[in-house]
Amino acid sequence: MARRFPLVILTGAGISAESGLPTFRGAGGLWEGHRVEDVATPEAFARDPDLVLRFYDARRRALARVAPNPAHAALARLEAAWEGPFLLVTQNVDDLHERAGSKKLLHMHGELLLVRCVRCGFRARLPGDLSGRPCPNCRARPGLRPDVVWFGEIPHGLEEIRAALERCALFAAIGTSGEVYPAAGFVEEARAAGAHTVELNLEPSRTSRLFAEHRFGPASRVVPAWVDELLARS
Ligand code: BV8
Repeated sequence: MARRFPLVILTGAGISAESGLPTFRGAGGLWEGHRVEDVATPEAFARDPDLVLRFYDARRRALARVAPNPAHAALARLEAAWEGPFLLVTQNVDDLHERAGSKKLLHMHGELLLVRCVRCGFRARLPGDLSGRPCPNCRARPGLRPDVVWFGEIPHGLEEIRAALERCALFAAIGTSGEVYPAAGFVEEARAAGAHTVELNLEPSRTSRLFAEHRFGPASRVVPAWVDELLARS
């Protein structure tokens, strides 16, 4: 069964922390004094689009200044060497997994660099600030929003993820606090499928007790070591 058993990996903001992107819980879940749960919602965008777009413009700009870290690179290396089914599900909206070379990747909460118009449905990968910018297609303003999944919106790819969890033999959660659903429930689906479950994190997450194995430490150190072991064993 070397390198052939089905693998599902879930990543969260913690894998990008050492690249310089702040996590949600790290800043006490605050941005300019606003709780993320209060900014990353359709209601907030309807109420105060400029505030929400300022939040996302700052994060879109930050992406240009950061790079993947050894944890992202290790997961790309694991995917390239893996002969069995492999799925990397990320809650992150940054593009660091892609830039590290990951291909079998599913952004369940969307992507920061993708935008769409709430009026005409126009979608594109558009760089630059969104604040005050009319939709290139229908000129609506406000119209453009980041094409990410806000609280209360339905995550992408749930069918594909559930199918992969049902047949996986190993489920790893990396750098996620286990606070946000449905992602935080994936470990239970993997256990129900009889998979071995491992959590790689700086510290125990809210769902730590559900994992069979834990590896604590910074992702840039712990993830490459875990990948080396996986590949050496098979
Ligand atoms: C949905 C995109 C319905 C936008 C995000 C009450 C109970 C249960 C659930 C709910 C509830 N009330 C509401 C809900 C549902 C809600 C939810 O879960 N709310 C929470 C707050 C309770 N969920 C939703 O609304 C979801 N949609 O439920 O729809 C539905 C569902 C299915 C079918 C039909 C209908 C949509 C949620 C998506 C929201 N969008 N992001 C954006 O990015 O701006 S969520 C956002 O926050 C991230 O994407 C991520 O998912 C989440 C943050 O979580 P983490 O990634 O884990 O990051 P965090 O900062 O929390 O933790 C970092 C971790 O890294 C820590 O553990 C830390 O120790 C570790 N770490 C730090 N440094 C390092 C490290 N680890 C290793 N190395 C390091 N160096």
